[in-house]
Amino acid sequence: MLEYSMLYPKSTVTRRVFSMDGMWKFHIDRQGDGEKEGYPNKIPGFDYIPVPASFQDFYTQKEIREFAGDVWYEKEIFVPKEWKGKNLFLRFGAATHRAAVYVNGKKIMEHEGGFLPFLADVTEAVLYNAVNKVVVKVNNELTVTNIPCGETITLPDGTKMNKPYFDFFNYSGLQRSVSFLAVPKEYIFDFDLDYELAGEDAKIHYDIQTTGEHHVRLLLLDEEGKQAAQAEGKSGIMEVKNARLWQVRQAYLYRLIIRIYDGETILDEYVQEIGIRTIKVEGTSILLNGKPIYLRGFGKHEDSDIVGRGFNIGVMKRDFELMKWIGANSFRTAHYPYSEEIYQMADREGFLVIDEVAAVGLFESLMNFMEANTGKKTAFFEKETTPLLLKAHKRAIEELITRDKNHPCVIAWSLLNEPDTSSEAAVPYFKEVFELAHRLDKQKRPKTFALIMNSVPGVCKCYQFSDIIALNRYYGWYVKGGYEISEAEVLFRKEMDAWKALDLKKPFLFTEYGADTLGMEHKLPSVMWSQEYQDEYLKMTNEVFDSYDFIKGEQIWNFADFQTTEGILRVNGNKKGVFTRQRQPKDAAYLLRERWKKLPLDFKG
Ligand code: GCB
Repeated sequence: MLEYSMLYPKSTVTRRVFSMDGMWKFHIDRQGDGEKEGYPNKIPGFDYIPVPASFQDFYTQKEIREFAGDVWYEKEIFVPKEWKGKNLFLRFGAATHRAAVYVNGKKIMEHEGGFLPFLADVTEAVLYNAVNKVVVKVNNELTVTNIPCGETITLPDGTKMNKPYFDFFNYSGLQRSVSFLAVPKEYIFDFDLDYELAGEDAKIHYDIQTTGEHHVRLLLLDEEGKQAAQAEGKSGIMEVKNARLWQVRQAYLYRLIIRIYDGETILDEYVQEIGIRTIKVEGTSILLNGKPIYLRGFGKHEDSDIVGRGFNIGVMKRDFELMKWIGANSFRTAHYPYSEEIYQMADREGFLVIDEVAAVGLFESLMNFMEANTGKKTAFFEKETTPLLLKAHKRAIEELITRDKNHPCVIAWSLLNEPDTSSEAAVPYFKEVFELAHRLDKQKRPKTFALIMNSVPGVCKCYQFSDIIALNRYYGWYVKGGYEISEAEVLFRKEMDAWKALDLKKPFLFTEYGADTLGMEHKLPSVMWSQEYQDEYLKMTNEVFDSYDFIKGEQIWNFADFQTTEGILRVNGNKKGVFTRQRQPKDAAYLLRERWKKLPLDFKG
């Protein structure tokens, strides 16, 4: 169990949330000696930047954009005296990739992992009815002992530089909201829900964890605010008559109110919208509420102009509107857990989410998506440091599942993206990771990982761990692109025939396929990178998808163009977007729309 509660911050009759978003004082620690220089008490200078945001794209200097090391943030907060006697927490939606938190000069905690929330307990450190100083040191260096994996090199002139083993820009900083919470001494710490459907009715199996022994009561309200069910005690079953189910693109959300009582006094209250639905895999089918579904949608990124990977509420809204327009019903949170607000929106809009932990770059190569194909061996899981990586990975899985388990939109966990599965050493690693996820999830959702191009029958030692076989495939792009596309199709079918021959009795899903395309480029006849070629590529790929019954979904790479490290394969970023980075359609968007609007939800049963 985690040492702090992951519940999303909400004001209720007993809780108070104060947003700390806005301008923070900011300083880049070029010497890396901030502690020695007294930064925990006061950071130098008067530069201010917005939170939430990545710090990289505001500035005009390349040395800031590429900076690897420590950056410092500072903000003051007034703590009212009425909050005495409460637990006071600072909550960071994320700090990429590691952080140390100081209050009034005193170190409160450290956290590693750049895409999940953490809480600093500042109850003892604050001064009441006074201004308090919050200082945060954020470090963005990449290592092979934390996820996502990469390395930090030193250039001949002494400058440090991040070398990601993954294909997205190493945006960092305080990229999500920061809040200050006042929570009662005895409080609701966590809860787990699971659903069972029985004819018209539903049973909600629940477990509530609190920090004390007082009595717990639950109340379930429907969308009109009418009582739909109630229950008493910390665990049990709530019966919902004539339950309205959470369905794909037709979400129904109940409001669950959890309260701790001392007699008739409410000690704590937490409120969350929940959706009643079941999810499971049976044979080659993915079943939502017992009925087969076919996924259509995207691998995405949190990525936009200016704020980088910072949570951008406007971009989120636009993305959902575009996904609805194009007829998508799902996405994968490639390659890290997204901001919590995105899952809340997916809950409300009825989108299916494959929730991915930031285990990307577990393949030692700066361009692994290219080199996987060359037969290069990396033996990633045989490093001396692998146990440390495993520890960080498991911690991130625990944080992810604890954070996201009660979202109806989350239908599967993706535990790794494109790891090196070619050596036996990967097997015990996978075993631990998959067993942990299984144990932590009361709903026992399907678990998967995205297989890199060389993870094929005969080579991949780990696909058996997956409930859904998720393939990242680029036949017609990295493999035999352009005029060789007919050969790409032959090779693609050959691989799919090999999977078919294994008769795994599991659903397959394409978690990636795509072709880089410049939003302004037209060419008749087509060449690679033109809009015409992206369409040709998609037509070929779609035909292959439709030839195999066990393929139960397609999530194209990528929803939108996104920023990467610079290099000869990337033109100011990855251009595989169906939409541009500014969220306007490429030609392929119309082709996909045409297809997806017609595909029934239960396509291929
Ligand atoms: C992949 C990776 C993804 C890359 C993509 C590409 O296999 O999972 O992170 O961006 O290929 O475009 O090469």
